[in-house]
Amino acid sequence: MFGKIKRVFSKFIEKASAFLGAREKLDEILEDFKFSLIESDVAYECAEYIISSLQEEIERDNIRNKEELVRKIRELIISLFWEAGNLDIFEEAQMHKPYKIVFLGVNGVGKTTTIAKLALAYREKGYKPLMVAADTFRAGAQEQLKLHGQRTGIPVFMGKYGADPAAIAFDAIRYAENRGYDVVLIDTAGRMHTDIDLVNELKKLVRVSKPHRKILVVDALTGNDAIEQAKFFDEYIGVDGVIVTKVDAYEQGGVPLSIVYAIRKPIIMIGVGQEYKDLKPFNIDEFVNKILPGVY
Ligand SMILES: Nc1nc2c(ncn2[C@@H]2O[C@H](COP(=O)(O)OP(=O)(O)OP(=O)(O)O)[C@@H](O)[C@H]2O)c(=O)[nH]1
Ligand SMILES: [Mg+2]
Repeated sequence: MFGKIKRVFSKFIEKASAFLGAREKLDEILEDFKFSLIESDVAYECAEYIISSLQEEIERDNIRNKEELVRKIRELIISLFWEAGNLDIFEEAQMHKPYKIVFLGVNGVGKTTTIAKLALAYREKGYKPLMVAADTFRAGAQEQLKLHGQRTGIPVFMGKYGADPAAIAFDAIRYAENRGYDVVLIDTAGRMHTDIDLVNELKKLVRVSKPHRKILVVDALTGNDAIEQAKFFDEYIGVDGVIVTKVDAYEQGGVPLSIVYAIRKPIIMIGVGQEYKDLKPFNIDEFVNKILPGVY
């Protein structure tokens, strides 16, 4: 997990700290570092930001040795995540009944699986969750959620194929209110994110169901595309937080950082496998410790 970006940072730190006094050579090292970051899925603008911030600190003579270099990089990354704020969807659920979340994302990223994982996490914390199959577009989508319902014992509100997803979400919320559900997790259709019908459908669903939060699910393995999806959904629908899936198989490492830089919204959780237990809160310190060498 995140092996590649870790190697990129380590290599840069080793090289750069040997040449802190030699500006010309250092600029060359920084330029190489920028491209290595880009190869690790760090979006171009985000890589530029990291490089220019470091250049500025070096110019101001704030980085004089390896220790200071590591500390600056660490501060830089942590502050990016902090600026995006944080979102605790478990804590928030205590304040609304039912607490409604709509899940967004293109096809195959792991929305349905993530909803099932989350529903279980809610139940473990004592909430009564309802999963809603508002994906009436793709054949098999309803059955897929139903199967998760059967495996987990968590109820699923189903719609008919071809039915209006907004109407299903609306009915599901009524149903949840009448039966005392605490949390309503609404699964939506995943299509190409640029599909204009999908955008209109999602806008309507959001207008009608008035979710407390709109959570975007992205697949880390899609790299730069995940960042484009984040920008797109944030611009057209609005995103409150992001769940990054398939991190268990993800070596590059740049996606979480780039998403936060691009849309300034928090990564709230990461998917780390196909089992129901494989969903973890995203922890900034843990992430930074994974991708950077320790402070000496
Ligand atoms: N390794 C790994 N696989 C995952 C993770 N999350 C989801 N998957 C797998 O990704 C595949 C697609 O997951 P789905 O939940 O069906 O994705 P979706 O976004 O609902 O897809 P559509 O309904 O087609 O839009 C499944 O095989 C999941 O088991 C994860 O964190 N790690
Ligand atoms: Mg699905």
